[in-house]
Amino acid sequence: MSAGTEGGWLGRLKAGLSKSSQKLTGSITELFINRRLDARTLESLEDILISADLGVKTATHLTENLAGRRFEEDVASEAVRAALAEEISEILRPVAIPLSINPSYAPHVVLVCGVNGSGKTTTIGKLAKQFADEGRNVMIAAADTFRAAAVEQLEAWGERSGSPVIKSSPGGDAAALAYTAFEQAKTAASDVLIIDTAGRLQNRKDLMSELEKIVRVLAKVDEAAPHSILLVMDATVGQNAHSQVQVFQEAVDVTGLVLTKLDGSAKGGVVVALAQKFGLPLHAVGVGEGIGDLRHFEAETFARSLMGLD
Ligand SMILES: Nc1nc2c(ncn2[C@@H]2O[C@H](COP(=O)(O)OP(=O)(O)OP(=O)(O)O)[C@@H](O)[C@H]2O)c(=O)[nH]1
Ligand SMILES: [Mg+2]
Repeated sequence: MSAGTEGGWLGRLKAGLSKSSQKLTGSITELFINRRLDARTLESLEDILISADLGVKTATHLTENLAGRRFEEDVASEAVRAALAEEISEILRPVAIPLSINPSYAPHVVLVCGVNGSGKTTTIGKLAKQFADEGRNVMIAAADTFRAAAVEQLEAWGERSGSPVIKSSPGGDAAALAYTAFEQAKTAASDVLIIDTAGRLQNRKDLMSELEKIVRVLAKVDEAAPHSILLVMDATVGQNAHSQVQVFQEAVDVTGLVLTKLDGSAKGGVVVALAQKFGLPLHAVGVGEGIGDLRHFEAETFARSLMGLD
């Protein structure tokens, strides 16, 4: 996945994460003024990590590992942050897996779900462009049949990547539209079919069962479909992300995550907590509203940015 200059996207990620990292760096620096890495300091460090959305389990894991390391007598904040960045990279590396398209599926069906406003439609636009740039035939299905504006928004993205958008009349059945689009994508010999769905909050049982129905209907055409189920989450929601993963996973077999709005989240630490708790592949991160602002997730870059290191 590429677009924009390296400095552009990295700059945006760093600037976005600066809200998270400034708080962390400030607190850690303050903690280590004339202090050693003793039990009391470690406990305070654990609290700092928890308040930065890394979660209790991850914070404990990180401080325990830190306790096992050797440091100079008076530990400088930077040395501790560098050590933490290494530990965090260890947690993130296994989940930094790009979304790979299997050409034998013809089409590889990617179902995209998430709560309202998490960035689903925008992410689909960005993904369609990336796949099209790789020379793949992409079709998009507008299975968000709730809002008329949703279809227009998707059509605008479709135009930018040259991908046809399959739609139904407003208020139509989402699962029926997904089925039709799958048949059409097969006939058109598309490589990828990306299905947009309406935003649904975790507590809406009716909407969750609609999502389950979409999956069932697709499986009627090809029992392996949908081949990927992406949960798109807004990184600014912090701890709420945990229940989003849980509830969507209960409803459908989520195969991977996309975290959006990392260009402006003060809660970037939640990425680490999610990685440790669920171990789901983190396929990509959104760092802006533009078509090129979706990137592979890079564990080490992210960990060092979070800890305010270059
Ligand atoms: N800054 C920033 N904004 C983003 C990013 N991704 C999406 N957005 C913005 O978030 C808002 C919502 O994005 P949509 O793609 O419409 O979200 P959605 O999940 O499709 O929303 P619903 O269909 O209403 O549930 C838009 O203003 C997007 O431009 C990102 O990575 N960074
Ligand atoms: Mg949408």
